[in-house]
Amino acid sequence: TAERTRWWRDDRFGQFIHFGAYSQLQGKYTRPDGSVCQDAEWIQRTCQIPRAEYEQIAAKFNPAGFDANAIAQSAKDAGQKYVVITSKHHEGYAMWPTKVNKFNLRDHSAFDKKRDILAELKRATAARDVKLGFYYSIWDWHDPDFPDPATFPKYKERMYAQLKELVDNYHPAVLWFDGEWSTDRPNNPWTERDGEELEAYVRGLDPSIVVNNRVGKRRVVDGDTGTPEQEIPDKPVDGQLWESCMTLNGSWGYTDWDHNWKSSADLTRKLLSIAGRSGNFLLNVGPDRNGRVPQESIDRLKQMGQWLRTNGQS
Ligand code: FUL
Repeated sequence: TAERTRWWRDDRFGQFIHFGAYSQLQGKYTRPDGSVCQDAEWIQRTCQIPRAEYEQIAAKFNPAGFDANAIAQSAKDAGQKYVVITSKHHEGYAMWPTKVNKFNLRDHSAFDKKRDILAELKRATAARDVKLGFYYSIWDWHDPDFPDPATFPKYKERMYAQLKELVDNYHPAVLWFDGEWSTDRPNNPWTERDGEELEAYVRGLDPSIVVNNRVGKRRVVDGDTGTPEQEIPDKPVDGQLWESCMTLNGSWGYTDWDHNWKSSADLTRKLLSIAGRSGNFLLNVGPDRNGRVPQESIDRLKQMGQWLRTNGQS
């Protein structure tokens, strides 16, 4: 762990990106009766959007404005040394041209068939000496084999195959797992054993990848890093590296209604307080349905970077 996490412990500050088919709704779903239901990356669940309708929404997804260079540059300017983007969130939609299924940005979208946003982001970050990692949700709302104990092994095979694609094709520096806490598997939860197996599998693919503790049961021995969410822990767990992930407003995915932006002064204080206690800060942006990062986010990242440079921290 010490060797593997050396860069990660030095870097301290990263950019999280929540981007998926849910971004197409921009936080709002109009029900057949005309009433409006709101949420971000959880909108399918919260608003109980029928599967077929959600698939139709995903089929219209066309993030033509996704600009990997602009995103990588915004990270660079903010003093962020790594970027972690959602390769697949709970909705099950893959943001790269996976061969494992068709529910992905290449085969199930209105997006340019020649483009691959993960490849674009890989090139753009590498060119700026910024590292790239992937969020990957174990929980999958789309794969029918996920909730059923009898078929779960089939799902697991597909998940393993997708992870191999991600590692072989994009060589991520981080795999940021999530959804191990799935409520779709109340009697057959993701076990310690499942986590240990998955972690060993990733180590076998590439032992240099930094893995978070949501690969398993969030024990100190699971993965390399702890994952406090939307909080700065009072007392970090002894002997565990940690990374606070946080939103710039109140939402991970893009919404057009959440204007509850944190100030750049507040965000800079949070970064300093985290770094001062040897933690990392993974600060999130959510591109809109076009693939564009909101100006409010860009401004805040820029101001943080300016402060860090002025005060000799970057
Ligand atoms: C949680 C997820 O349910 C949220 O949607 C978000 O991705 C956050 C970082 O992790 O477990």
